[in-house]
Amino acid sequence: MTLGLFDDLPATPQAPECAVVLRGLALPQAAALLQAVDAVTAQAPFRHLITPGGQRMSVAMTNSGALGWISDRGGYRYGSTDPTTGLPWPSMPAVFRQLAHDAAEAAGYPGFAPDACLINRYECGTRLSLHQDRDEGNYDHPIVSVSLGIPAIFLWGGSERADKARRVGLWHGDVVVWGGPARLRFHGVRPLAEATHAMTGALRINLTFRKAG
Ligand code: MD3
Ligand code: FE
Repeated sequence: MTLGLFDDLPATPQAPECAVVLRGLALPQAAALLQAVDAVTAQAPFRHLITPGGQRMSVAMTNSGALGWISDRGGYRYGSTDPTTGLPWPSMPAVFRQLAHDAAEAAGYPGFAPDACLINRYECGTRLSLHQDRDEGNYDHPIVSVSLGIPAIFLWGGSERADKARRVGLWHGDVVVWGGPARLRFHGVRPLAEATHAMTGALRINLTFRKAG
């Protein structure tokens, strides 16, 4: 089923339709996606990046595709090699690429060809503080996110950090396409509640597909 993210909320003039939730779209591929995550992390292990301010991120991350997102004391950026191994990031698995393309098309963005897939791993208690995604070359392309494993409460803010954030549940198999004016809104993830999922145990895995270069 396809529905606007806010179809169940009162219409607000400042919230244009720009984020599309595709509930359960990834369910048929979930096992294949998680196998592909294992193949990627065998080459490029999950790691806790350091923010430019020196904080260790509680989300563990890795990448696949021509470009990968990293953070260190020098800042946030995309690069073509994994700083942990010095090797190129693993190529983007076909099952990733196809799902991202098809989800974007379903949301009205035909021809989406991501060059980066950031893989986030959350344990219970892990959070992602409010931020904008501003390191990609061109904000005209959407971002596609895929949620796997235990559920999360996503925080959907506004164009200013101080804007009040709405809470949106994201479950195993949900895919969201963020484009247009949604692309630069602040967002984050609440600390994950304790839970287990048959396919991931006590973990949540999130894939975000981007055109970074
Ligand atoms: C809205 N990840 O990796 S996915 C991130 O669940 C990130 O791991 C979260 O925020 C996660 O940067 C949220 C949904 C998402 C991703 C990127 C966005 C929503 C977005 C970029 C712009 C607007
Ligand atoms: Fe983000």
